[in-house]
Parts: sequence; C-alpha cells; structure tokens
Amino acid sequence: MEALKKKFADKALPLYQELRSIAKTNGDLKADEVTLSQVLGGARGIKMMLWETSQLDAQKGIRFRGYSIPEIKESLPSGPQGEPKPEGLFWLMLTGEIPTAEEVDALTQEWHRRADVPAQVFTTLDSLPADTHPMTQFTIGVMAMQSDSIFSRRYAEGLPKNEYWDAVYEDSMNLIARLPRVAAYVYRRAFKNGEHIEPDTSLDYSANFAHMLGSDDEDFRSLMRLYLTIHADHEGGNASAHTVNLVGSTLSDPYLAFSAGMNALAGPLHGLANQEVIKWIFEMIDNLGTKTPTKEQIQEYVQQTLDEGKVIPGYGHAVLREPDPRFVAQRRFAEQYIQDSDLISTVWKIFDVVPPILQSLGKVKNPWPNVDAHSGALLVHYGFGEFSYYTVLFGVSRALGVLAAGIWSRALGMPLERPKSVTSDWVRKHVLQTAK
Ligand code: NMX
Ligand code: MLT
Repeated sequence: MEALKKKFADKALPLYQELRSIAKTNGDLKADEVTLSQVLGGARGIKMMLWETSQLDAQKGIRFRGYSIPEIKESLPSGPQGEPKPEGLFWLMLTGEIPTAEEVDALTQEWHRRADVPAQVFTTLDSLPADTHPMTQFTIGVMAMQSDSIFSRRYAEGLPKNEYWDAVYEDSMNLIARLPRVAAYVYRRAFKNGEHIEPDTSLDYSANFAHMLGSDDEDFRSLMRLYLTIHADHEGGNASAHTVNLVGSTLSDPYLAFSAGMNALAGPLHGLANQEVIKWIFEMIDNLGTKTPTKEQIQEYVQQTLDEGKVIPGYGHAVLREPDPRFVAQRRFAEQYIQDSDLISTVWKIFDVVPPILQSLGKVKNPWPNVDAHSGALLVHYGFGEFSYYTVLFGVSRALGVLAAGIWSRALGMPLERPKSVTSDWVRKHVLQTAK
C-alpha cells in the first residue's frame, strides 16, 4: 500500500469507530438550532455535515487542518521560489500532518504514474465546438473518464462497505493526476488552435500543468503552486464542495460527484466570478477610456454597475466578514513578483473604493474582496488573457479538497445526505401560528 494511503487508513479507521460511538451515546445532543431566516435564506450557517479537510472562520478565513494560509506557506514543502506545493496540501488534508519534501516528491511521482488520460476523452472533447465554454468542456472531459471508475466497477462486483474508501481513494488519485492534462487540453483546443503540449514528468504537479498550458516561466509556475493551493478547499458548505458531498453520498463515483460539483462552480455567484471580475474591470477600462482610472472614476463606475441592478463581482461572501486571506495572499504575491502593472494597481484601487460603497447600501453583509477579486489580474499579467478559462483553473484546484473530503466521507461511513424541505404552508401552520 502506498505511504499516503496507509497513513490515511491509520488515521481514518479509528475515527470511524469513535464517530460511531459518539453517534450512539451522544446522538441526541444539539449541534444547532435553525431559524426561519436560515430556511428562507439559502441555509446560511446551518451545521449539517462533517468535513474534515478544512474549516472556515468568518473573521480569520480558511484553516486547512488548523493551518492558516500564511502558516501553510511557511510549513508546506515548496517550489524553488518558496510557494507551497499543492501536493503537500493534499497530504495534509488526508492525514492532518505536514509532509516532508520527500513525501511530497513521492506524491508528485505517484500522480505522474497515474496521469494517463484515456483516448476517448480527447475524441469526446474534439467533437465539441471549440467555442463551447471551457467549464462545460472540462466537465464533459471528466465525464468521459467515468467509464474508468474503479469504485463503480468494484461496487458492481459486490464491494463491501468497509472497502468503499479504498476504491474512492484510487479513483480520486487517478482523477487528480489526470485533471491538468484534461484542463490543458481544453485550453489549447479552445485558444491555441489545438496545438497541444506533452506533459513533462520531471516537473512537479503545478509546473507541469503550467508547462502544458504553454508557460515555462518560473514566476508563473510559482503562481500556479500558490493558486492551486489556496483554491483547493473552503470547508464543506460552499456550493461546489456541498454538491460533490451530496452526489458522493449516493455512492455515485468520484468522476460523477466531481463533475456535478464543477457544474456548481460554473455559476457566476461561485467560481465563475473570477471570469466576471476581470471582464468587469476591462469593461470599466474601455468605458472610461483609460488603463489608469482614478479612484473617483472607479467610484462612479461601481455606482453605475449597482444602478444597473448588478452585483460587484469579486466582493461579498456568504460566510467571510473580513477581506479573504486568499485575496491577501495573491496581493502579497503580486507585491513580491510583479512591478508596475496598471491592471494590478487598478485591482488594488478597486479594493480601496468598493467596500465603503457596498457598506453604504446597508444590506451587504460582507463588503470585502473574496478570492476571485485578484486572480484574473495575475493571470492576465502572465499572458493568460482568456477569461472564460479561469474557472477551470479554480476547478483543478478544488478537486484536491473535495476529493480528499470524499475519501474521508466514505472512510467515515457517511450515509446518504437527505435534509428536510418544507412548504410555505407548513411554515405558516407550524412556525408562525405556534409562535402566536
Ligand atoms: N455587489 C452588490 N450587491 C451585493 C454584493 C456585491 N458584491 N454582495 C452581496 N450583495 C447583495 C446581495 O445581492 C443581497 O441583495 P438583495 O437582498 O437585494 O438580494 C444583499 O447584498 C445581501 O447579500 P449577502 O447576505 O451579503 O450575501 P449572500 O450570502 O446572499 O451572497 C455572494 C454571497 C458571494 C453570492 C454575494 O456577495 C455576491 O453576489 N457577490 C458577487 C459575486 C461573487 O464575487 N461571487 C464569488 C464568491 C466566492 N466564490 O468564489 O465562490
Ligand atoms: C469558495 O471558495 O468555495 C467560495 O469562497 C465560496 C464559499 O466558501 O461559499
């Protein structure tokens, strides 16, 4: 058994026993109470699932197994310029331990070993119009691999419950290993005349992905390491993670569950916001006729967007109530690696201008930037100007978190997810009348 799998099993199986015993002896203890505004307001804050890989704090932001983003940057094995390798984060999410550089290198090699993409993926993608949205192509590419699912095959052969996690682990590792090739294939066929670039297995996961996209620039490799690390997981309640959890709970295999989650990520209030942000900034630049808009000009444009009944993309969050540490990490990256970019200065000016305007509306719970407010400007800086592709990069990263969490869910014996819905009539009869 490979080292990561063994380490995971050593941690997960005792926890499975512990949780069963907790559920048996303390199952009636209250974990939460639900108000009507939560029922009517998108289930905000309702505690209803277990998610081991990370936890979000409204003020402090994401913690991966207890580690903040600055701590992750400090402690995980990194590339030559010091940005953390996402391989290390995946290890941490599965084991709760910071891996050594050797363990991370072994995981890179393991993913290279598993990275062969079946030929039908390429023929399926080639049958689509090249201008099909890259997220749609990406998801179709994932679905085209589903026939390879080890979980589905073993389940059909009579897989016992206590081995579900093992088959889900195998599928998840294969899927993560293959995603950069699929994602790069989508990019090159959509935007580079189908001139594809073969993988380079001497590189780590992020640098190889950057290479297949078309860049061997050392700074861009570093950006990819940081990008793939910070987008990986945001606890379980976000729409893509929750979708993967829900679909996985039916014992759909990781290919089915992950592609479902990607369809949630493709919405403009979620992952597609990274595309919307940069589109909005370039529309503003066009509209104002300058690449260096003043704060006053940005203020007017923000007001115009709000007057048109639209949201300001990249701002606000369902949980966070402070600037997103993922925004801050990208800003620090720009400060360190990029000098004199009008576009990046504009992103920072927007950060000065938008929060007070949103605050003045009196209804926006979080006026601060989220992860998507910065990422596009960094990608444009390194020559990746195709906005519609950005959510695919988010998706490759998100795979690490949601698939690690999926392995945990099967190892912990999580059942079919099935919360309760109510009708408006029920609300009137059972909540409003009872309260009188
Ligand atoms: N611009 C304008 N209005 C906003 C914004 C914003 N950025 N954020 C929230 N509001 C409005 C929201 O539309 C709602 O209005 P109404 O009552 O008229 O329907 C009101 O403020 C209250 O919303 P909140 O409770 O603050 O936010 P909620 O939790 O419902 O939604 C988002 C969170 C992220 C969907 C929302 O802030 C938003 O639409 N932001 C812009 C899109 C975006 O950046 N999404 C990316 C999130 C991160 N990710 O990658 O997933
Ligand atoms: C995410 O990374 O999934 C987003 O910030 C959305 C969320 O956490 O709800």
